[in-house]
Amino acid sequence: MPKRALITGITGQDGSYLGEYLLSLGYEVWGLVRGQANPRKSRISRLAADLNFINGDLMDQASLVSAVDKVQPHEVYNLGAISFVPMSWEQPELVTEVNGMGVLRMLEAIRIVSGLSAPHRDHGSQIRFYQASSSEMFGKAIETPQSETTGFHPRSPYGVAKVYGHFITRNYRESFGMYAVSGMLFNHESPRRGAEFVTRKISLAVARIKLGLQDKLSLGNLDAVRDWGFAGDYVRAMHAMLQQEDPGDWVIGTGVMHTVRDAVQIAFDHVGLDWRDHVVIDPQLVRPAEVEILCADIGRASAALNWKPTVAFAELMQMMVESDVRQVTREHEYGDLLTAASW
Ligand code: NAP
Ligand code: G4F
Repeated sequence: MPKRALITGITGQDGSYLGEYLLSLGYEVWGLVRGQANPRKSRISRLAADLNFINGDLMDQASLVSAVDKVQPHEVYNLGAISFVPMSWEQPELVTEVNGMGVLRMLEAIRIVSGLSAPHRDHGSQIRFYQASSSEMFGKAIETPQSETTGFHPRSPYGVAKVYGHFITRNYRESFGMYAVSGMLFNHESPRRGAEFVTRKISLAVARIKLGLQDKLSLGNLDAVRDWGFAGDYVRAMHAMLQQEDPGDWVIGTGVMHTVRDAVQIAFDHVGLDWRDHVVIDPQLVRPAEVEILCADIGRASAALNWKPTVAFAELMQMMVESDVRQVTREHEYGDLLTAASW
C-alpha cells in the first residue's frame, strides 16, 4: 500500500515541488486547498495530474480535523502560510493566526484524530508532522552562520509567528510523543517563486527590460545578505527529515552568502545589460526592521540526512531569468492575460 501524504500550501512554490517529488516516490498525495474557487488549484493540477485535493483552511480547526480524518495520512507537511514578510507589518494579526495558530490547529487535528486525549510522553502518533519553520526566526542573528543551536531574534511579525509555530511543534513532540519536526529553511527560490519576492521580482523585471516592455526596476535594501538555494533541492530535505528514526529540528541552506546586489548583477549580466542603467532605490521598499544577514550551517543536515544542495546561486538566478524571458515572450506574443506569477 502506498504511503499517504497531506500537504498544506500545495498551491505554493514548495507545495508544488514537494507534491511532484512525493508522487515520484510512489506516495498518494493530498493537497489542502482553501477557498471555493482557488485559481492556483488548476495551476498545480496542470503540473501534477495525480494529486488529490481536499478543502480546508489553517484558520478553521474543524476543516483540519476533517481533512486528517479523511486522508488518514502517514505524513503531514505544513507548508501553508502567508509567506511574504512585509505583509506581516500590514496584517500582523492575520499572519499570526495563519502562521502561528495555524500550526497549533494542525497539531491539534493530528492529536484528535490519533486519539491522544492527554499529554503523555509515551503515547505518540502514527502520523509524522513537518513544520515549515524559517531562517527569519534568526532575524538579527546573534552568530553567523546559524545552526540548530543558534538563538532566535525575529525582526517581523512573520518571524515571531514562525517562532511560535516552531516551539509549539517541539512542545507537541515533547508533550505527546508526536513525531513532529521543524525544518528551519533558508531562502529558496525557483521559476515558481511568487513575483513579490526579490529574486523573482528581479528575474521578471530583467526579462521585461530585455524585451523592451519596461525600463526601471525599483528595489529596497541592496546590501541585505541571504543564503539562497533552489526550492527543488529543499523539498528532498523535508522528506528526508520525516524518514529519520527520531524527530528533531534541522537547518537547511547552502552555506553560501550573497547580497541582493549580487542577485541583480548576475541577472542583468545574463542578458547583457548593465544593472546600473535600470535599478532605482525606493526607500518605501526598505523594511522597518531588516534581517541583514542570514547564512546556514548545514553540517548536521548534510551528515545525518545525507542531503546537499545541487544548484549554485548564479545558476539559480540564470535559470529564473531564462524561464521569465520565455514566459514574458509567450505572454507578449500571444497577448496572454496570464499574470506575471503564473507557471
Ligand atoms: P508560498 O509560495 O507563498 O505558498 C504559501 C501557501 O500557503 C500557498 O499554497 C497558500 O495557498 C497557502 N496558504 C496561505 N494561507 C493559508 C491558509 N489560511 N490556510 C491554508 N493554506 C494557506 O510559500 P512557499 O515559498 O512555498 O513556502 C512554503 C512554506 O515554507 C511557508 O510556510 C513559508 O513561510 C515557509 N518558508 C519558505 C521559505 C522560502 O524561502 N520559500 C523559507 C523558509 C520557510 P493559497 O493558494 O490559498 O494562497
Ligand atoms: O525575497 P524577500 O522578500 O525574502 P525574505 O524577506 O528573506 O523572506 C523569504 O525567506 C524567508 C526565509 O529566510 C521565508 F521565511 C519567507 O517566507 C520568504 O520566503 O527579501 C529578501 C531580501 C530582504 O532583505 C529585502 O529587504 O531582499 C531585500 N529586498 C530589497 N529590495 C527586497 C526588495 N525584497 C523584496 N521582496 N522586494 C524588494 O524590492
